[in-house]
Amino acid sequence: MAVTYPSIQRIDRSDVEGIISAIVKDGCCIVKNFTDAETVAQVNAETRPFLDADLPWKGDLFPPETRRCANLARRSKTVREKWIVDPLIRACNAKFVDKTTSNFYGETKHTYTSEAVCSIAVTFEIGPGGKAQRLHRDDKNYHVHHPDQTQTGYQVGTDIEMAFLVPGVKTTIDNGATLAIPGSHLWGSDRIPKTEEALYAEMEIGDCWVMLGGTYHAGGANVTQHEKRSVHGMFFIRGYLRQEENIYLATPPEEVLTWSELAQKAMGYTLSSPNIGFVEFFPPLQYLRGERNTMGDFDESQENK
Ligand SMILES: O=C(O)CCC(=O)C(=O)O
Ligand SMILES: [Fe+2]
Repeated sequence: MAVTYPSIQRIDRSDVEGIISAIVKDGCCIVKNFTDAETVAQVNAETRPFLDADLPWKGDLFPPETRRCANLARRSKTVREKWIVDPLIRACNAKFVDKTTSNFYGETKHTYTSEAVCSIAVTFEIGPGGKAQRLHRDDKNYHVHHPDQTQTGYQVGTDIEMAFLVPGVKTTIDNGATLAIPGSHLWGSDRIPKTEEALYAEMEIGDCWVMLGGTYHAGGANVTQHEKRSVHGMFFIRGYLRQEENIYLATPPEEVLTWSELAQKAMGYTLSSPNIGFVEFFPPLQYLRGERNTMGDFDESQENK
């Protein structure tokens, strides 16, 4: 019997069916010709001032050598108007993240589809000397339980999140290319990811890394002297993973700061462990108080002790 080794598939953006099959099989792939060099250069220019102004991270989520451009949809018109709404991203989300259910409203059957929304858009830049992140599933933030599907094959609907990472530079093993374990989206929640199982998703300008929320991956180590490795990330989740009433747009911050701590917490002005609900990487109340001098982990239980 032939032995097959895991690899990362590279598929042209015109082959939507091929991309979807690769994601079903491996939980990830690299899309070729997702975008062009001119558009990437534009996004790099739009994000540069924010990356340069960002603070070193203290804690375990990112190495201190990283910088972020948070709120990327606001800060890059190109990301917002070209990539977040890209028909290929929509097609992937429609397949893996959108949720359709039927139920009775009285005696009439209704079918509703909740469309994926962008949960976070952010540029990650790893500077020289930055260590690799630990392998993780991004959907840990949403407390997703993964059944072991290694024998049955992947059942669409297991994941509630998908990520799209567009490199701002050519990414290499040395400058911190994203690490990933193809096939790990099939693993049960109790299986330990091993570094030896991870491959490097090295990308050219114009490529896009696509993965499910349950695929183990990590930002790589940057062992170069001078190269900065940026990727522009767009992460989508089920559209209903939010509160029913959106009071945040209708309640002035000064008013919220007068509320009791218990009320602030009950109304969602604190974080959901480990990492949900921050504002430009600050806890919401710290952000509302205008405290922007330090950045660090939100939940100390995630630190590598
Ligand atoms: O920087 C990367 O390549 C990936 C970053 C990442 O996985 C994360 O921060 O969750
Ligand atoms: Fe991640």
